[in-house]
Amino acid sequence: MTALDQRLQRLARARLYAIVDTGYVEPERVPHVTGQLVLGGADLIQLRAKKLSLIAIAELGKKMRGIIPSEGREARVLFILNDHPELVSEMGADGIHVGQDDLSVAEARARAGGDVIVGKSTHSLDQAIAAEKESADYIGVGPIYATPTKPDYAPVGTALIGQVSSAVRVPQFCIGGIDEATLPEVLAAGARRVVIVSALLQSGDIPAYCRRVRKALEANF
Ligand code: TZP
Ligand code: MG
Repeated sequence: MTALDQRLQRLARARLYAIVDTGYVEPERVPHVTGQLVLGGADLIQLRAKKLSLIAIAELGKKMRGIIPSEGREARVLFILNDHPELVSEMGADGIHVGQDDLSVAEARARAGGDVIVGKSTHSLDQAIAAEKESADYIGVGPIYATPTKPDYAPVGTALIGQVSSAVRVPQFCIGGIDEATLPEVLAAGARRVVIVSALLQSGDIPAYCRRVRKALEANF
């Protein structure tokens, strides 16, 4: 099995996707928070650092990679970088995430070294279908609810969840304003996988929060 096949196999089983966003977590706290997310059972962990230099992102990414096991039976969590495919191999990340205004999936994959996961943000049914055609390995769908983490985007609402899951086969992660309060509605709308950013990062007990969300997701699968 190739490295990419192994990554895709882990992706297929993934339910909970956490993002370490440096808008919420100071760089010095990133290693601790990453360890807490691994402990809680997040399946994917993304580094999203919109305001850091490339050098700082690469440094932080290498620290995260040291905490997220990458080999052997411990290699359960996929480590994804937002936005900078050229840093992926240096950091040893498992994948890259791009938005609608970023590089194409093929270009991001090529720049990241080829055998990596490529995820793409989508905000409508048409974009979700197009991302699958473009060979994205997974898609984000949202923001489901309005969220301060991505303030300039209009919420797409829960109705899109069912429409996208009927139309695409690629794993679909619902994102935006998801927390323990909104999760039941998101699950009732058909979500099987979610991304949680601020609610997780701001919770007093990250591992416990992860475990409760995982339990709800698994009960729904
Ligand atoms: N893309 C769509 S919504 C979003 C991104 C990166 C932010 C989600 O953050 P939160 O804090 O979980 O609402
Ligand atoms: Mg981007």
